[in-house]
Amino acid sequence: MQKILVKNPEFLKSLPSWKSPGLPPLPEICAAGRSNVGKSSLLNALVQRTGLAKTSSTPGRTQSIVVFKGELCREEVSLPFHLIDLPGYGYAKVSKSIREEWRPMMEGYFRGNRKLAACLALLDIRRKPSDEDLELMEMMAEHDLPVLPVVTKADKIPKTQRLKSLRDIASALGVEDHRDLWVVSAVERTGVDELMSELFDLVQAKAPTLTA
Ligand SMILES: Nc1nc2c(ncn2[C@@H]2O[C@H](COP(=O)(O)OP(=O)(O)O)[C@@H](O)[C@H]2O)c(=O)[nH]1
Ligand SMILES: [Mg+2]
Repeated sequence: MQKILVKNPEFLKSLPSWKSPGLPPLPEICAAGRSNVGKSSLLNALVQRTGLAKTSSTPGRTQSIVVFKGELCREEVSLPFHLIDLPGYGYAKVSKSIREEWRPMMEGYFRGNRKLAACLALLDIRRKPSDEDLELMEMMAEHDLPVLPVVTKADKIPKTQRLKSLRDIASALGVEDHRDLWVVSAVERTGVDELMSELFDLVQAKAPTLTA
């Protein structure tokens, strides 16, 4: 597998909604999922920069859409793109009003978005997918988006038990073959290079459709 790197990763902006993002027409990769599932950690692992996206052990406060930019590079090919850290859900201590903002925010981001090269739908390897997880994936499917189910924190479960967890998650999602799930650990970098390779291909395919 050819090595893929993200060069010049940089924070661009944090948006309260997607009404007028004011971004150039670059392919986007977004990460969505419950609070604490590992969205920011995975984005940091992808760009190999700890601390670019803020990770937290007290989740649920930020309800903004955070935009980063970078260049996906393989050999001499360099593809500029945007990385989007979407607001999480499912954190019990969040106020009702914040909770009610989540869906319209996500809809606002997904609706008519032609720039999305890949939607990473993150799921914790230790948890049965929740109703909200399923709702998120349904929403992505309704908007005809390129969804990649990504199972996070693989290192939290001994290797011998992973297969069972993956089968359970696949079955809850209605994914026939558990091998269609992307399995990662941001801590051990398991699966990150494989995911990068897929993201590179998706961004490369999307880029020419956006130059208008
Ligand atoms: N062991 C382990 N912990 C992780 C992994 N990814 C994230 N975490 C931890 O899970 C917590 C939440 O991660 P974060 O990326 O902030 O989740 P987010 O709320 O979805 O953005 C943090 O304490 C991370 O250090 C992983 O792959 N393995
Ligand atoms: Mg986060």
